[in-house]
Amino acid sequence: MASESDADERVFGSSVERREDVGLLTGEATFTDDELQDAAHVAILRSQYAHATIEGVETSAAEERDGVLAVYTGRDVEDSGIPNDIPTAWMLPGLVTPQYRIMATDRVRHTGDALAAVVAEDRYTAYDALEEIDVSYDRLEAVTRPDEAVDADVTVHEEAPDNVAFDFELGDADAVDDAFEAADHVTSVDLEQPRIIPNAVEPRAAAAAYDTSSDDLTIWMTSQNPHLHRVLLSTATLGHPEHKLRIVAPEVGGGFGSKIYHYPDEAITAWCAKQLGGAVEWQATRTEGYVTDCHGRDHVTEAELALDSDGTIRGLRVETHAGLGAHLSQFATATPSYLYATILSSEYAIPAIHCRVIGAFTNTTPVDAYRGAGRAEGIYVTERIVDVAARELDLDPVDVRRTNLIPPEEFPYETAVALVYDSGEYEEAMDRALELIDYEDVRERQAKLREEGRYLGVGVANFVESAGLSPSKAAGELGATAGGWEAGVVRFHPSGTVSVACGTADQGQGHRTTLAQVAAAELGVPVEDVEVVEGDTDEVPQGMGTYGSRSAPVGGGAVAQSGRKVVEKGRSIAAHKLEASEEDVEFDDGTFHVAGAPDRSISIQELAYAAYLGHDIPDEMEPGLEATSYYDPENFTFPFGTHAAVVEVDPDTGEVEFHRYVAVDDCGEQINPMIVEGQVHGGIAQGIGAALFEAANYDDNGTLVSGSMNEYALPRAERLPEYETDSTVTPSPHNPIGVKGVGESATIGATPAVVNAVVDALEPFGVDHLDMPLTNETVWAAIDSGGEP
Ligand code: MCN
Repeated sequence: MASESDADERVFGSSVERREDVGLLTGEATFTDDELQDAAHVAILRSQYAHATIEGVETSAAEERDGVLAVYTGRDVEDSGIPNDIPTAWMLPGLVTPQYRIMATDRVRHTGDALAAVVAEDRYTAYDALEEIDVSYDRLEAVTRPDEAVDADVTVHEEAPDNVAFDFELGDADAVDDAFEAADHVTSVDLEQPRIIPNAVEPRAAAAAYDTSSDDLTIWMTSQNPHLHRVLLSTATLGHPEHKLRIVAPEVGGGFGSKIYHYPDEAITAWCAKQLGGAVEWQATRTEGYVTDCHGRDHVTEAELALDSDGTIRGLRVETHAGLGAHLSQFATATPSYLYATILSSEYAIPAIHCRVIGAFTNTTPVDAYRGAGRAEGIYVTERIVDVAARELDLDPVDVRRTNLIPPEEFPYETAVALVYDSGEYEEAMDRALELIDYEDVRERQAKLREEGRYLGVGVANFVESAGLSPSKAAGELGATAGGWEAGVVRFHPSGTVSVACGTADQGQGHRTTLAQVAAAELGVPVEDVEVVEGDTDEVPQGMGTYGSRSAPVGGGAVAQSGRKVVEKGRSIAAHKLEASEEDVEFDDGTFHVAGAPDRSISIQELAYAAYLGHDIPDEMEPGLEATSYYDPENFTFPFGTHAAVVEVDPDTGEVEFHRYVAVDDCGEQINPMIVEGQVHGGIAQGIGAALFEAANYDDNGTLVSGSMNEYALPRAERLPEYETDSTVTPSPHNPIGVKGVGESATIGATPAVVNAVVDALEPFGVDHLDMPLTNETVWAAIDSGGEP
């Protein structure tokens, strides 16, 4: 921050109330579906089968229905001559990239594939007309599991006969072989991380208006990154000039990753608006969302850990089949490769790691980043296998963790899988969590209760997260076609209030509050005088959006950097007006003054007025007081922490009941501790959801059997514990405001902590691993087959 005044301390680091909430809680906030109320409605026909060739699509009956304005098929889209591709955004070596059309023409590859679109005067007519479209299918066998796909007779794309989209390796395989040979003990675990459906409160939606006279196309949509959507829609999909395309993300009701991606449906909506020369809108139903919103996870993994008998880890070997679904989504290739393999070291000094990931096409909904993306999957593998190894070596799992923690003096620490962790105080956070959960005491209680036939379990998980993917050059060398920077604009108005624009895009995280805090602290102005704009390609110059817990470290960094540029220009103007040299002008609490002469001062608001008048500013200086920055960090930020859970398992029903849940997170300096805590709460809920309840299951035909909230179990409040949260503060050494991301941390920590706790409770039954979700049925079956304790 520019100064360390009391005003800064009040603004940055305090729990300023979320300015977003009045609109959200009163229903006044505007969502995509509130836009273009009089527009025609688009409904999209989805494939009935997971895999089939299309013999024909007969639309005449639908076209004749009253109120139907048009019916379009994949052929119509193809014939319109647009580029018609949904590209992936991360090119791994040897990656197979089949064309992904916005509507299928000859073949469908999963039940969410779009086949036709009806545009009608109202939504009901549009959906009724869908039923009158007659599709002739020739069904094909389907494959749904990534490990089976690579040996299956089914081929999802001709370009990848064995269904392998990529075969990725990271780390030194020879060093790992040597480590395994030298070690006293090797632990092996096969584990699966099932598919998760993101379940944002607001389903995806789009509204599009096309002005035939100007060629202006405006799309309102539920987007986590409007600028990325604009460039992809413009170049790869619609062929519409980028400067004639405006993307607006109004209020967005949650995303958890699923609204990063460029889907066919928003493109279909925009294409329909252009065809009809008017305004149309589309809103996914929940069921539609279940088969089209990118799912998360879908890993099948074999992991091996080599250790000495005192618990010192020598090496880790991981081979994963990662499901990609039927088409490559934008980060589908980066998530199970770089974001996953690079985090396998967790908080530990593991000298040798090797990871191979086979990315496989299947006849399922595309898979991409979901909260924790890649890091959650990687940390789960390491934190789970450490527990299994500890039990095999008859060591306490906490002791094994402690033995291997990277000590503070080792930073910056280069892992065996290509990351350079910049900072960390791992033991402090772990000890705080153990103290809060009374670890020793719980172990004693556990022993006593077991004698009474009660099964308590305690699980601990450490984690590191790579948050705020960067720098752009390194990402580019590894195959990214997007940057790691963020754009932030800080603009004074002549009257002294401030507008901030940032390329991040909120879906509930509270950016309008926290980015205002960042700017207010830099400029020394009241936070109420700062307005923040996001989510509109006309209002924000450029942006990379919100994902990977980047908005605070990268977006906040861009806003802080622009704030500092404004202050520096202000210093020059102040020096001119106060007749002092720039070196003698100090800035403190929103006021420039001459060093040693506090009376010779001018407030930054007065100075803004002077800057816009332009009468009394230095020669050669342009009027105005604003700055734009493209902040490109030198590295990720590395949040970390320890989560711990105490659970009790009912041996008669398999039900898992929480006794305690403790989370100690370190996201560096906290802009707004209340918002940080909210992020941790939401993250824990989703982490527990994955551990205990959630899984998207397919039958052998490729039909999603958990296709609605009746079959897909979300964590409900009554099944979740009270969270006890605490934090340590280890600022990122390179971030301008010392912050690290927090949006995903708790999801990453919670899942292994809870699974470790449940498996710990089941030790008397001889259970050493269980695959998620640990439903009552799964736990009960494990107890039943494990025999008497
Ligand atoms: N923050 C802070 N101090 C810090 C770090 C963060 O005050 N040291 C604040 C930030 O200013 C921001 C919030 O915490 O208001 C989250 O910041 P950050 O960690 O930068 O994450 P992003 O804003 O980039 O959000 C993305 C992240 C991800 S990847 C998923 S998925 C996710 C999440 O955030 N999806 C969410 N949190 C979510 N919260 C809601 N309500 N809805 C979602 O869809």
